[in-house]
Amino acid sequence: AVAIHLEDYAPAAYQIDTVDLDIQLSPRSTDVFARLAVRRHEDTDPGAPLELDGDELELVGLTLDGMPLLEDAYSATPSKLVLNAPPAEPFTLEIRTRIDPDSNTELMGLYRSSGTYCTQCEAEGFRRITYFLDRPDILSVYTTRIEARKGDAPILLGNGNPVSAGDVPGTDRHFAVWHDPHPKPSYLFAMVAGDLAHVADTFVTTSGRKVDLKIYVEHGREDRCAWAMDSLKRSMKWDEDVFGCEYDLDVFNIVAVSDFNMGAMENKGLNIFNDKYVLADPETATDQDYANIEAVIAHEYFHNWTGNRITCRDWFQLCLKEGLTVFRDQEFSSDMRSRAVKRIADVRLLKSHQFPEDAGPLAHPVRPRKYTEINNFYTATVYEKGAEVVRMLKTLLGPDGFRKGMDLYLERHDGDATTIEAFLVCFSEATATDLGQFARWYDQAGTPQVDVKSRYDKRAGELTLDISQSIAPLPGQASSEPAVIPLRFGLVGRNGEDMSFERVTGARLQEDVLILEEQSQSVTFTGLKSRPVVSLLRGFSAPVRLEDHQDADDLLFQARQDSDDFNRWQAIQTLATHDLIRLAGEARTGKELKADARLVEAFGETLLNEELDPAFRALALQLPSEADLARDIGSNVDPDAIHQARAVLRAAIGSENAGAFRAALGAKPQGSFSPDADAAGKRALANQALAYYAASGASDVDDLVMAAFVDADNMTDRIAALTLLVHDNLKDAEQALEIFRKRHEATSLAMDKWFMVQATAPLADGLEKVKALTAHPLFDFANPNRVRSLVHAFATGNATQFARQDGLGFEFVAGNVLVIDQRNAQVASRLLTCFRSWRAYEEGRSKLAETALLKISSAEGLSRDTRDIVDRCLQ
Ligand code: B3K
Ligand code: ZN
Repeated sequence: AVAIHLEDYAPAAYQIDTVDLDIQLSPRSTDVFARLAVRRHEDTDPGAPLELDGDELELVGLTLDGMPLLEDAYSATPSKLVLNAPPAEPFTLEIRTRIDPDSNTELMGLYRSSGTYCTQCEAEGFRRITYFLDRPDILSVYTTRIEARKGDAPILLGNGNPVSAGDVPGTDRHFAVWHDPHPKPSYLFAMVAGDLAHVADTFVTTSGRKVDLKIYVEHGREDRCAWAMDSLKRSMKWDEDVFGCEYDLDVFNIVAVSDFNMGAMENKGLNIFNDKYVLADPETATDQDYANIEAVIAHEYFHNWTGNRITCRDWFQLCLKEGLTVFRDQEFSSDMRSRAVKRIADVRLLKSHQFPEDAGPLAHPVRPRKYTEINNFYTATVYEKGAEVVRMLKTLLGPDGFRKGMDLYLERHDGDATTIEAFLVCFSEATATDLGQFARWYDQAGTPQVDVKSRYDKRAGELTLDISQSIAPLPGQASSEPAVIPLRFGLVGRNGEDMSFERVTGARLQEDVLILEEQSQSVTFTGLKSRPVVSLLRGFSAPVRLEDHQDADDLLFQARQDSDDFNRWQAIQTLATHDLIRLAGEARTGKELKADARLVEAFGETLLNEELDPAFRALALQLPSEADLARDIGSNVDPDAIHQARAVLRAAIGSENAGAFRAALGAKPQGSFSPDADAAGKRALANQALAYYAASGASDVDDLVMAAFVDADNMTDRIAALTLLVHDNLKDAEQALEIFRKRHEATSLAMDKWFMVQATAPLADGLEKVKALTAHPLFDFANPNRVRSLVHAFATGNATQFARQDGLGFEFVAGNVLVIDQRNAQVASRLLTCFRSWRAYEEGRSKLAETALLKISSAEGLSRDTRDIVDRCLQ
C-alpha cells in the first residue's frame, strides 16, 4: 500500500458545493443517486481530470449536466471514477451507484445493524456509498432524501433539519427529506432508517433557539436513555457557559446501534452511538458505564464546534478536532464530578494506553507525518496525548489567555477545514506568545523522560534542581529536540504547607509552574528556612515520565501531606510500584516474597483517612496494574513474576488490615440508586475493600463475596463481586456465573461483562476457558462489542494467559485476528495492537510473540489495516 505524506498535501482540483442524495433503501440492493454541483478550483487547468474516490462501488448510471457520458469520457472501477476532461465551467454530475448494506461486514459506509440501516463515514466511508472527493477539505451543503419500505423503516433520519416527508403513492414505501445548511465534509454525512423507539426532550439555547432532542433506540430500551439525555442537556449548557458555543440546528438526534466499530460518531445533527455509550440503568450499567456515557455524549456533542463547524484540512490534522475535543470532555466531566478524581482517572488511562504506544513500534507524533491506513491513527496518542498538549497550552497561557485564543479560533476559523498551525497562531496572536518551541509537542513522538536531582544547601538555604529531558530513540526518530514542559510544583514544608522562597533562577516561573525549555538546566530556589520535600509535576502538568529520585521517606510524607491530591495519589503509586518491581525481580529468583511493611501500613491508613473523599481513597487503594508494571519495567518482562508480586502485596495489604476492610464493606450509599459521583465513590471504596478482604485469606471470604454478589442491587456491586469470585477462583464462582447469565441473558451489554470477567481471569486454564467461550451460542464474531469483551479483553487484560510460556495465548489471539480480518478490518487491526510491546518480553516470550506476528504477516489477503499494524510491529 502507498504511504500518504503530510508534506504532499495539495488542495483538490475541484470543489463540490452541493450534494443532493436520493437513497432508495433495500437490504440487499440500495440505489444511491447523487447529484453533485462541481466547480473547478481556480488554480486548476481547464480540462484537468476529476478523480472521485470509491470503495467496492458499482456504478449504474452517470450523467453530466443531464447528458449521459460517452464511454471514453470517463473510467470507473470499484475504487475510482475518473472524468478525463470535465468542463471548465461549473457542472452537475449525477452518479448512480448500487450497494448491498446487508453484506457490509466492515461496518463502514451504509450497513444494517439488527435491522436498522445506519452509516459510518469517518474517515473514508462515504466513498462506500457514492463516488466522491472523499477528503475533509471538501465542504458541501447536503440535502438527503431517504426512501424505504414503511413497515421496515418507519423512522428516516438524516443530517441537519427535517424538510418534508410522505408516502410514495402506489407503493408500500415512504420518504423523508433532510437539509443541512452547514457546509460539511463527507465524513460527517449520516443517515439512519429503521423501526426505532425514541425519547424526546428540548433544550433552549442561550439566544432562545428551541432545539428538539431525541434519542432513538430499539423498542423496549427507552427507559435506559434518561442518563444519556440528561448528559446531553448538561453538555449543551456547559459548552455555552465555558466556551461560548451554541447549538446551530433545530434538532439534535442520537441513535444507538448495537454493531459499531468504535464508541460513537459526531455526524452533524445526527450522532450515531455504540449503544454501550447510551443505554444505562442500575440493573445493567456500572458506575463506570454512567461516567463513560456522560463523557462520550459530551465529546460527540462538543464536536459540533470543534470538528464540525471547524474541521480538519487533512487527516494528519486529526488531533485538531480529537485532542481538543477530548480536552473539552475531560473538563466537562471534571466540572460535573471531582476534578482530582477525574484527573487521576485520565492520567491512569494515558499511562496505561498512550505511554506504551509511544514507547514501541507503533509510536507516532500527535500529528503524524505519514500513514498508509488512516483508521489506524485514531490512537491514544492522537486523542489522549493530543488532549494533554491542549491542557499544557492552557497551563502556559493561563485560563484567560487560553479562552482568548479559543475565542479567536472559533471566530476566525468557523466554516474552515484547517490545521494545527492555524490553531496555534490564534493562541499566539491572542496572547502575544511565541509558541514555536511548544509546537514540537505535535511533531515529536515518544514520552519525554524528565530526570530531576535535587540538592539542598542548608547553610545557604538554597535548593537546586538539576533537570534534564530526553526522548529515547524510536523507529524513524533517532534524536529529538527539547520540548516546552510546564512543571507545576510545590516545596512542601514539614507542616504540609507549601514553603515560600525568595527567588528562582535557571527557569522561567509562572505562578506555581516552572517552564522547562532546555535539554538540561539547573533551577535554584533561594531563601528557604529548611529542606522542603519537592513535589513535582503536580496535577500531572505535562505528559512526561518523571524520575525525581524521591526516597521512601519523602514519598510517604507526600502521600500523607501533599496539598496536591494528584501527587498524594502519585506518591502512593510510586511507592507501590517500587515495591512491586522489587518483588517481581525476587519472584524470578525463587526468593520468598515479603511486601514492604510501611507500604502495607500506608494503604491501611489511606482506607481509614476520612478526610479524603471515598472516590479518591478507592483510587489510591488500587495497585498499579500488571500492564502498568510491565511498562515501568520496560524490558525483559516476565508477566508471571509481575502477577505473583501483585498477588503478594495485595494479600499483605488485605491480611494486615483485614478488620478495617471488613468494617468498610458496610459503607455503601444509602437509599435508592443514584449514579452521581458521590454515591459512585462510596461504592468504589466498598468494593475495593471487598477485594482486599477477599485477599486476606480469612475463613469467611467465600461466603462473604458470594453474599455480596447475591445481595447486589445494582450492576456495579454485582460485577465487582462476580469478578472476585471468578478471578480469585472462589468456591461459588461457577454458580455465580450461571446466576448472572440467567438474569442477564437477554441484555447484550450485560452479557458483554459476563464474557469479559471470564476473559480476564488470571487462571491456569484461562486460555482454554476463553477458547471454549468463542463457541458459546452468545458469542458472535460479527458484533464488535462481543469480540472486544472476549478476545480483546483477553489480549489486553489477561497478561499471564495471553503471554503464556507455551505461546498458545499469542497463537490464539493471532488466529482470531486473521479470522476477524476477513470480515472487519478495523476490529482486527485494533486487536492486533495488543502485540505492540512484544519486544519488551523476556527472550522466550518475545520469540513466541514474533512467531505469532510472522504468521499473520505471511497470511494471504490481509486487509490494509492489519498489514499496516503487523508491518510496523515487526519493523
Ligand atoms: N470521530 C469518531 C471516530 C471515528 C473513527 C473512525 N475510524 C469518534 C470521535 O472521536 O468522537
Ligand atoms: Zn472525537
